[in-house]
Amino acid sequence: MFGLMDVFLKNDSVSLQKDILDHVEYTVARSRFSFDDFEAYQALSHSIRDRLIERWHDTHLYVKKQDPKRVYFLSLEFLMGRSMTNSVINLGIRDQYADALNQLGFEFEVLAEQEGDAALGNGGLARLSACLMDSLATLDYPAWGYGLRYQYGLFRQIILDGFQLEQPDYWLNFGNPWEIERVHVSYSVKFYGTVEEEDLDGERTKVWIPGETVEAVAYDNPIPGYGTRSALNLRLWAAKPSDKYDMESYNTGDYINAIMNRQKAETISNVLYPDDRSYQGKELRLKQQYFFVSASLQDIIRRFKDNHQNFDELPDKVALQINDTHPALAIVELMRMLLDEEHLDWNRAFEITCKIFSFTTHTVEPGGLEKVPVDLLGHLLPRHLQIIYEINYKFMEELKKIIGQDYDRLSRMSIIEEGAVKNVRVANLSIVCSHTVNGVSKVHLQLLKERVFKDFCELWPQKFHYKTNGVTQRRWVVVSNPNLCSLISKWLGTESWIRNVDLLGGLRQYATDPDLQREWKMAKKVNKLRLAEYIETLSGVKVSLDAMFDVQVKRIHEYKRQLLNILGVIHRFDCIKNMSASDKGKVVPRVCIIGGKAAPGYDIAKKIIKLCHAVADKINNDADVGDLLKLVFIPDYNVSVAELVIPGSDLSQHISTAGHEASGTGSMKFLMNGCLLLATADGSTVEIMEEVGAENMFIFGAKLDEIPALREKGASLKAPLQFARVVRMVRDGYFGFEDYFKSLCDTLEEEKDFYLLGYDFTSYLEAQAAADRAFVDQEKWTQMSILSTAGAGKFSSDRTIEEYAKHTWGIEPCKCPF
Ligand code: 26W
Repeated sequence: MFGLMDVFLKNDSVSLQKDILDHVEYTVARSRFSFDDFEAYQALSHSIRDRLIERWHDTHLYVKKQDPKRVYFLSLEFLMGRSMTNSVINLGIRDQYADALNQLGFEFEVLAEQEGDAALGNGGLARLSACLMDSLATLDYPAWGYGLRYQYGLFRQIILDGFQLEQPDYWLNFGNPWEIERVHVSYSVKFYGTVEEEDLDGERTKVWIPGETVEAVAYDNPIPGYGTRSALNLRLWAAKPSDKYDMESYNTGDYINAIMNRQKAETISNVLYPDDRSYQGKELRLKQQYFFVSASLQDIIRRFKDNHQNFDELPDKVALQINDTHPALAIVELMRMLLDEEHLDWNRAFEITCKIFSFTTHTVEPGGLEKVPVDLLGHLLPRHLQIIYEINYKFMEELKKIIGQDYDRLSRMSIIEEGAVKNVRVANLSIVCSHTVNGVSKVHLQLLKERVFKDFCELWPQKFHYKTNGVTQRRWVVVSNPNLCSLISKWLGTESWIRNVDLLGGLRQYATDPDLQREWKMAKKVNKLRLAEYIETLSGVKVSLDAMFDVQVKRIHEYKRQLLNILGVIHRFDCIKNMSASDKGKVVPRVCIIGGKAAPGYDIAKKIIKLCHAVADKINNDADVGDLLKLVFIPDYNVSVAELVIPGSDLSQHISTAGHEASGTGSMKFLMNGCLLLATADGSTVEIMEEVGAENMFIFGAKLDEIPALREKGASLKAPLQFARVVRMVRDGYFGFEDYFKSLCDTLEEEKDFYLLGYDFTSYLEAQAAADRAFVDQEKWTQMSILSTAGAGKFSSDRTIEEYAKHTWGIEPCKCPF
C-alpha cells in the first residue's frame, strides 16, 4: 500500500533533475543531450507546474469536501507578471531547483529571464488583483479568481526617437506553461436577440432568444500560497466559436462564410483595452464584460448546485467581489439566472443578490465612472436592460419614500441617466445591489463621501467602508530583492515576516546599528549596480552608483504629474549650468529615472514621454553637467521591470495632485524595499506617513482641503518665477520640438493649470532639496531607509485580505491539513 506521502512528487535534487530531463524529452520534445536555455526554461516550468497542480488538486478536493463559504474575485484585469520564481519560492523549493539545474549545467536566474510577463491588465487595479490572489492563497482562504484570457495583453511600449509606439503583446506565441486548458469546462454565452414571454406552469416567464452564442473555455492558472500547501485557481475565459446553435448557416450552402462568421466569436477575448481611466461605451468592451461574468456565474452556480438545492443558502456559500464596476453586469446576470432559469420571485432573487455582492471602487473622479448607452446595452443584452429598468424603478420608488420629491437628487441617484443619450450608470447599479462598497484608502473613503458618491453615502452611510490596499511582500521583497530579504531574516532572526509582515517593525531597534547600516547599504549598492547595468544596456547611459537614484514609475497621467518631475529636472539642470565650479562640488549627484506607458489615445501623456526624452538628450550629453545629473526613461515598464527597478531605487516619487490618487500601490513596494518617498499627501501616502512618520519622508504640496480654493483662484495664482522660467525653456524650444510641446505647455498656463503644477513647484523643489541634504548624511539616510521598511507592515496585501475576509466577505480560512 502507498502512504499519501509516497505519491507526492519528490523534491530532492536527483528527482528534480530527472523530472526536468523528462520534460525536455517528452513535453518539449528535444533531446535530453541537447537543449538550449529556452527549452530548459520550458521543461523547468513544466516540472514546477506539476508540483503546483498537485497542491492545487489537493486544495480543491479538500475545499470541495468542506464546502465553506467561498469568495469569488471578479476582475477584468490581472497583472500577474512572471510566474516561475514566485512559484518555486512559494512552494519552498527554490534552492532545490537551483541545485538540480546547476548539476545539469544551467543557472536558475538565467532561465527565469526567459519568461515573458503575463500582462493582462493596465496598472494599479490589475496588479492589486494579483497581489490579493497571492495573499488569499497564502492565508488559506477558499477563493477563486475569475477573469479574461486576452490573446493580446497590454501593448509593448517601443520608444522611437523619443516617441512612444505601441506594439502588440502576443504573449502566447511561445506557449504558456503556467496555464491548464480545460476544454471540457466550457459554457455558452448568449448575446443579442429578443425577449419573449412564455407560459410556464400557468406563470408568465421571460425567455431570451439569443441572436448569437459564443463558447467560453476555461484556462486555469494555479496560484500557490507561501508556506502552505494551498493553491488557488485563477480561471480565465477564452472565447471560442460555438457549434451548438449554428446548423442553419451550414445548411444554406455558404460554408466558407459560415466558418468565417464563427471565427469572429474569438475576437471577444482578443485584446485588453489599454485605457485605464476613460470609458468609451464600446460594444466589444461590453461584450467582454458580459462574456466573462456570464461564464463565471454559470461556473459558480453549477458548483453551488453540486451540494445545494435551496437558493436561500447562496449567500451563506458565495461572496462575489466585483473589482471596480467592470464586472457589474454580474449583478444583473445573477438576477436573470435566479428569475428566468431558477424561477425565483423578484423579491427573493433581489434579496439574495444584494447579500452576495460587494463592490470596490478604484476611482476618484466622478467623471471617470463607467456609463453604458442604454441603446447599446438593450441591443446586446435585451433581457438585462429590462432587469436594470426594473431594479431602478423599484429603487426610485423606495427612494421617494425616504427623500421625498427631491427630483434633482432622485435624478442624480437614478441608475439611468436621462439626456440626449440615455446611459446606464454602472456605479449606481453596483452600489444599489451590493451590501458593501469599499474604497481603497482612508482618504479615498472621505472623497467618496464628499464627492464621488455623496448622495449614496448620505442615504446608506453604513454601506461605505475602506480597505487600504496592500502589496504582497512575497513578490515585492522575497522574489525581487533576495539580498534585502536575507538581510531582514538575519536581523529579525526569523523568516516569519514573510507570512507575518508586522514583524518588520522589529527592525526599528537596529535602525542606527552600524553593522546593519553597513549591510543595508551594501544590499542597496548591489541592487543599484543591477539597475545601472540594465540602464546602460537599454540606453547607453552610464550612471554613477554614488548618485541618488530617484525614480518615478507608473502609468503616465497628467494627475500623476510626471511633468512636474521633468520640470524639476530642468530646474536642477539650469541651476547646475549656472553654478560656479566650487558650488558644483556641493551638488548631490542624481540619476532621475522615469518609466511608464501612456494610453495610445492620450495625446498629452505621449507628449510628456517625448519631453522626457528631449530633456534627457540635452542633459545627458552636457559636459558641464557630467555625472551630477542624468535623466533616463525606462521603456516598457511592466511587472518584471518593476522587480528590477524598485529594489535599486534610493528615492521614489508619488506626487499626484492631492485628491486624485485613490490609493497608489507603487509607494508601498518602494517602502518595503527601503526607498524613501517624496510624496504629496494623497491616497495611501497619508497612511504611510502615519506608519513611518512624516520625518522619514519628503512631503510637499497643496493639501486636499486647500485644492478647491486654489482652483477657484485660478489665474490669480501667480506661478513662481522659477516655474515660469523652466516652462519657457520648453516653450522656446531649448529642447527642440517647440511646436509639438506647445499644447503641453499650454496646460501649464496659470488659468489652465488644473493639476496645480505651478502652485506646487516651490514646495516640490524644497522637498527635493531636503532629500539632497538627507542623502549627504548617509548614516541618517540609511536610518530613514531602515525605518521605511520597518514601517511597511500595514501595507501588506495580507492585511488587506484579512480585512476583506472578516468585514466584507464573511469567509474563514480552509486549510488543507497535509
Ligand atoms: C473603464 C476604464 C477604466 C479602466 C480601469 C477605468 C478605471 C480603471 C481602473 C479602476 C483604474 C485604476 O487602476 N485605478 C487605480 O487602482 C489602484 C488600486 O486600487 C489604486 O491604487 C490607484 O490609485 C487607482 O488609480
